[in-house]
Amino acid sequence: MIRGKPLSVNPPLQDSHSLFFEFFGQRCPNSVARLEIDVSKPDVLAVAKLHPFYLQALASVYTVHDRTHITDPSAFAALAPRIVGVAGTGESSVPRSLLAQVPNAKVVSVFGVGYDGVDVQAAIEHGIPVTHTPDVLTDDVADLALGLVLSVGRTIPQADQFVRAGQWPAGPIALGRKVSGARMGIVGLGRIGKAIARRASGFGMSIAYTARSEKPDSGFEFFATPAELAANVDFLVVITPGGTGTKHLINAEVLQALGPRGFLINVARGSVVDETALIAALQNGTIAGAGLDVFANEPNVPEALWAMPNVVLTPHMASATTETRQAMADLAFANMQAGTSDQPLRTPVPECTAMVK
Ligand code: NAP
Ligand code: 8YV
Repeated sequence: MIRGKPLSVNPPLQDSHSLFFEFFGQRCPNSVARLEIDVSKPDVLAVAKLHPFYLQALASVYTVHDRTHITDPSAFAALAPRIVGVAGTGESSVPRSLLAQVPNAKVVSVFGVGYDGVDVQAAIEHGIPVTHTPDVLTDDVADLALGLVLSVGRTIPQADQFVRAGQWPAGPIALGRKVSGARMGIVGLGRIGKAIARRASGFGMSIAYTARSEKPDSGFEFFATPAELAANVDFLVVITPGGTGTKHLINAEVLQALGPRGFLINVARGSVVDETALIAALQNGTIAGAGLDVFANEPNVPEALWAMPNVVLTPHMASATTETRQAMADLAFANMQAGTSDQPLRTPVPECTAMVK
């Protein structure tokens, strides 16, 4: 961690990044004055509000232009040729039009494993490899998936509210749903899907899955479609990438197949679930309930979901622990440094491995 060193962030970090100063104990009366552009540092563009761990690391080496392409397009047009790297999050949008504006960028470093907002084909065409942060967050995301399974099945958040609202003396609370021994279906048996399966096995759950390809070595039952899988499980956990290939993979037909005793858990991307169909299915009892960490239009969550007693909502926080966010920042920063200094990238996305020396 760099302490007491001028940090280069443009525009200077004030309101939206106050957490940054508070977190690192660097709040001081003249903090803004200390955050000036350092012409000796290479320039990178942050396309989203970055986590302080990542921003801190970047600002120790680079001048970070914080969303200048959005806040001041004409200033960005002037500085764009100097941009050597683009930093984003798993939710960030890096379209073809932006990549075309940064001819000297050498890397797009995503703080997250998902990169569905990055136009990877355009990046390849512009010779800009894309990196992400796989593996380091797998445990946390799997933990939260199981947390949501337990939360919806055993109504833990609702029970907490029940006690806090003084309802216990007039109880008892309604019965929950047994999780141990239940049937889990996983949509996407990749790094995180497998970690979810390992945890669910510990609860004596049977595991079935769907993915683009069957995994005979997994020992789990394979179903070719999400609807077939849904018809055979109690908890359907979605953990695929987002993007066009998975848009509305979970639709009204899948929810119908999951049925009135089935629960949907989504820790993937909001785009994977047809949110309108989900709300209807929850309202009319087509499914029993849902645990949702991701939404179609974050950070906006449809108000229809707020009041539903059979739904548990979390704010896209599956990887949000101090330990994991530090590991993600370290890896994203290492990728940025490697990319901008022509060193081998640590974790390019699969589509870009062929570009890497
Ligand atoms: P991964 O190892 O690449 O696994 C992705 C899995 O999804 C693979 O099994 C893949 O199938 C499957 N898949 C892809 N397209 C599919 C389709 N059309 N139909 C069915 N299955 C499909 O990725 P990961 O590391 O596990 O991460 C998965 C995703 O989790 C990320 O991309 C991100 O969107 C999400 N995520 C969310 C959070 C959060 O905070 N909520 C945090 C981290 C990650 P094949 O194996 O057959 O190719
Ligand atoms: C993060 C994610 O919330 O890794 C991903 O794909 O969605 C999450 O880990 C995100 O990247 C940080 O903004």
